[in-house]
Amino acid sequence: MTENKNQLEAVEHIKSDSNYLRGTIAKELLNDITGSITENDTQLTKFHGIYQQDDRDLRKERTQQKLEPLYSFMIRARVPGGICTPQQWIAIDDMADTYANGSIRITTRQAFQFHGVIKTKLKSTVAAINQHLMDTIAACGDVNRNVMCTANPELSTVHQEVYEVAQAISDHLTPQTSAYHEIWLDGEKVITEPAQDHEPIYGKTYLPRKFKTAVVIPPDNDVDVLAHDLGFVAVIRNQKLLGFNVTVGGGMGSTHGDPKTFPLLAHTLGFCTEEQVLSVAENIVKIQRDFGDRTNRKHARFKYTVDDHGIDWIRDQLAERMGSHLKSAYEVEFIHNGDRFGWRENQDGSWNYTLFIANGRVIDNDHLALKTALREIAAAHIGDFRLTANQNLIIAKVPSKQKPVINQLLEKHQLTSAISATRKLSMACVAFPTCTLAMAEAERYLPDLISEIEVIQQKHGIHDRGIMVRMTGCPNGCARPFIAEIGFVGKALGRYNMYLGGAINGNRLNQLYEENINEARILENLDQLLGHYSKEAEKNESFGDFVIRLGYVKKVKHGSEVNLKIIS
Ligand code: SRM
Ligand code: SF4
Repeated sequence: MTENKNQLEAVEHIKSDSNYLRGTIAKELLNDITGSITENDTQLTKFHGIYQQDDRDLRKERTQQKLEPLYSFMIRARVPGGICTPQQWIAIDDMADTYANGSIRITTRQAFQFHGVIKTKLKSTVAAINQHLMDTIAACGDVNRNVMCTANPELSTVHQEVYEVAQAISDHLTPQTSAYHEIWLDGEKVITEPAQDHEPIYGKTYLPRKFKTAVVIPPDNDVDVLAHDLGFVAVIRNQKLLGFNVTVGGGMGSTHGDPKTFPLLAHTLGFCTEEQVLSVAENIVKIQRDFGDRTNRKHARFKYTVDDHGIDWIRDQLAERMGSHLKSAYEVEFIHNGDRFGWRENQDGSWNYTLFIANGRVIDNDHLALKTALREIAAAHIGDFRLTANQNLIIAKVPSKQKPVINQLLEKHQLTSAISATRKLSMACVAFPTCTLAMAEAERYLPDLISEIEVIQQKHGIHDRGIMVRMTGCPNGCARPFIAEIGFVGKALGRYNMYLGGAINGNRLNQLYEENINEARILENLDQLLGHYSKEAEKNESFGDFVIRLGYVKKVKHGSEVNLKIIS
């Protein structure tokens, strides 16, 4: 990627020449000589929710056999706020078998992903998703992505109200191009009116980079709102929604060895009423559209626009566009960024069961028929499902009468078995074999590492303490590892950077503790650290707070410090 001042990134030209995201995608889909599409179109299909990938386990072998890589595509379906119906779940389950590799993946942004979709099935997969009133447009690309919302519906009335705000933001910021319907749905109108080909919010070059929005209901911070470009924090008093604190400028991605890239937590901008939300969202997006760095994709996220110009400048920019400054933010408190597992009652008397799903992967294997179980539950369930930002699933709004039926299905499929507190808080990104950017394993390795950590916790008598461990296969941060109490970030196959010191409510970045270490060294470190924690922790002191108090890492004040400390 170029860093030449004033020279636009190549992707900027691809966007502006694409005729509102058409490029040559339609033509490429008909080209049966290769399982891939052109380089330019791979950039454009992202805006349609589609990534070209190849099976990295087979790359070497295929090269030796002089074959092209085994291309397939990942398709991401947007699910604003993570809410879907049982009928949609069954449809997703069917699609995973019919079009993809048989697995469903719940992402860290409350969306569904299919892996292994071959080129000839792309169109029918996207059409099937739309038939079931979901879509894939803007699931990826330089636009606002799937809008997240706190998944836990315990405060039923307020949650519904806040969820509708998330849905409205999602609709408002969805690209207007008719290319999506034209390419994938043959111009058919399925969800929305056929749109005109202009982009009133984005313009024809869209945003300089991806853009992410979350809506959160304190005291839960399950969506990690401060890791987002834009956040709306519900301010609730006496069970009434007063409006939202607005946060801007968070993000996780960085590049190993490049100190100009770093994760950042968002700043609080002010408070807006429910009526102002769409205007705030639109104008923040427009500020990033106009001032984001289009000459360097590594510096193009909104977090750098905010960091470079300062929060007061953003406040003034927003005021100029909205006609007045936002009011001061209210006090809010976040308690935890995990999920609340098991059965819990809602205010309206219905029930939710939050189910741990290892790294969001829904599949049947030798130990657990998870996919089959969830299909059976979906067939019996008359509430809804909520995908959580921690890759778990809530079987939500179960009427009291129906609870025994769902419980019996959970028990039949051994989904109520005990799971350690640390495992329940763990999260890993996809990484190998599908992710083109992976440097190390994540999803396929973390469950085994957690088993080792469980043994260490047992040895030190702290098996009941949940410690948040997150792992990613590279520093892009897809499982938000830089706010975990213990973060592992892939450096090379079998080697990770180890970070310590995140807070359990998502309010603090962690810091590099040791670089480029293998499993033996990871376990040695953990044995020592957890041993010390078991002896010296104060009552109810979290592991993240402990390692900072004892000086293992520093309390990070700015994201540029996350990678500073390295012990040799
Ligand atoms: Fe991500 C790129 C997977 C959430 C930061 N992410 C990718 C790609 C598409 C790789 C690529 O560009 O070729 C990965 C596809 C892997 C695969 O095979 O499926 C990928 N990201 C994921 C998911 C599926 C991880 C998961 O295990 O759930 C998450 C999908 C979310 C969704 O439904 O939209 C996912 N990605 C995130 C998050 C977490 C979040 O948003 O809360 C982050 C960190 C927050 C942020 O954006 O700052 C994240 N992904 C990235 C980045 C780094 C962006 C940056 O600012 O530098 C990349 C690489 C890029 O954009 O160049 C990336
Ligand atoms: Fe791929 Fe890196 Fe994201 Fe993991 S963190 S899914 S390895 S881009």
